[in-house]
Amino acid sequence: MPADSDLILPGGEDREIDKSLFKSLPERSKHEDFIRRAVDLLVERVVFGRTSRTSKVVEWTAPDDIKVAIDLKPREGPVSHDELLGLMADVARYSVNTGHPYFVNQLFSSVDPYGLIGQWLTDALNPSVYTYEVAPVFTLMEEEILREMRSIVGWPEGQGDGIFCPGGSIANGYAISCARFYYYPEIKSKGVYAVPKLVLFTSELAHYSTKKMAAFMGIGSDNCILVKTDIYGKINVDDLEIKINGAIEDGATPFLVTATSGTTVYGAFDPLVPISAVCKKYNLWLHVDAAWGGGALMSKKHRHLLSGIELADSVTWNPHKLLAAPQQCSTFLIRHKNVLKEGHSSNAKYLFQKDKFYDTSYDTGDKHIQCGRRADVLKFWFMWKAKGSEGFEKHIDTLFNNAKYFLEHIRQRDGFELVLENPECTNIMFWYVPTCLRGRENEPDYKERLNKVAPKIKERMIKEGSMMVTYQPQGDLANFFRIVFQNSALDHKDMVYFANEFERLGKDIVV
Ligand code: ABU
Repeated sequence: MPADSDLILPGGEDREIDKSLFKSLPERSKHEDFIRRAVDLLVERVVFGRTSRTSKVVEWTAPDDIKVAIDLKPREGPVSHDELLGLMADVARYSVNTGHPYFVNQLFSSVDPYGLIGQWLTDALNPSVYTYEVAPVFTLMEEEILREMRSIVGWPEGQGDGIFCPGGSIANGYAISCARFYYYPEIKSKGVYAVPKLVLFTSELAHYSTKKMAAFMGIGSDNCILVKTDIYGKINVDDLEIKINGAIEDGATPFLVTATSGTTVYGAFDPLVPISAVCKKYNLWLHVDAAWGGGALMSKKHRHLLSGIELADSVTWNPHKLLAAPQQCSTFLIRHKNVLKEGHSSNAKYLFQKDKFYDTSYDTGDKHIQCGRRADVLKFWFMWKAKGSEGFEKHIDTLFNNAKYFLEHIRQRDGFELVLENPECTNIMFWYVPTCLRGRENEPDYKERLNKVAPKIKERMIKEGSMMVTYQPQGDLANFFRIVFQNSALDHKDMVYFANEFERLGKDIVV
């Protein structure tokens, strides 16, 4: 089979390279043919060619072979349009098909057709959302979508404020920054020297970003105190209160609790109502990291999982996760109207001039820590228009239905052992036990041997490209698989396919 770059692409022939092509302006006479062929390649080879169930999820290639297969080095001179099209094809060929229905490895997947077009429109318009004059539509669109999301969270009339962030980790960092500023506004000008020794709390199964952001923001990772979880992966509220009191006795000042709605591995939902009561008692900010589970708010059937989220001071919610918006689309929502702006603005006069001819309250960029910023809202807005809230609800209900079907299916099958009997979200955790280990659970080296199974199955699945499912150890547990359902195009037949694949790839493994 020829390399993709060797294929003659339809519609064009190579010609001598025009040295004026360095100019950053599309000219019909020079670029139309190239752009149309490139879009055709994207549509045919990438969008449709790579999302069919009969194609591979990944064409595994070792790093040294990719270095040979794709000419990665920038050169002194330009290459031709035909060569550029070949490079595009190569990049696609050796990339993972995250839009493939059998890419169930991460908390994102799919190529949503409307999200994709929204993304392409964003890139064609190339805005930077800091001022109304540069991004009028996106400024208004952001405020509208964020207000709607706050209203879905349950804050009356969508009160408060919000931003689109570069990822959920940064959104969780905004929570720390806003909470700290809310209690200690002097932090902004005087820094950490002006405030007491602050501590924050999150569960031992929460996303690592809270600890990481505590370090990044000068609070210190040791001052992000991890609270025990129960057998379902939910925060232990008694332990939270014990740890808060312990910190106070040690002379520290608690200011924030980050609860999680949909933990990264288990998909567990922390009990928000009792956590909120503890926060009220000790005057602490309650942030809910609903990056993963937030999408369930769109479903009447499943939004109870986040019951009490309306009691939060702030929320992280990533539409690029459960709602399948393209990467990346993360939001930080806050109930307090002015904290984002007052806590982060710096009033740069070259950009946020107050004497402009229009209402400069629409220049919303100064509440962000970023300056230049992509319009991540457009793809999500476009999806929302295309599907309606009812479409998102059906999407969520389909994911939960598939997850339940898969759970019940593997519960009945030999070789599958569940890590959690009743997971709450659409991630299902299990061990696949090969024949050689069955019935040996009581042998002393069982765990050590079981630990080797998932990496071996993963190696086989990646090399064959038949699906992608991640694995991890957790606490004392040997490596187990976490399959994630986030693509509503999957159906029950696909659930059986996954189970069959684990059996095919894993049954005869010897460890
Ligand atoms: N927020 C990162 C999630 C990583 C994962 O897919 O497990």
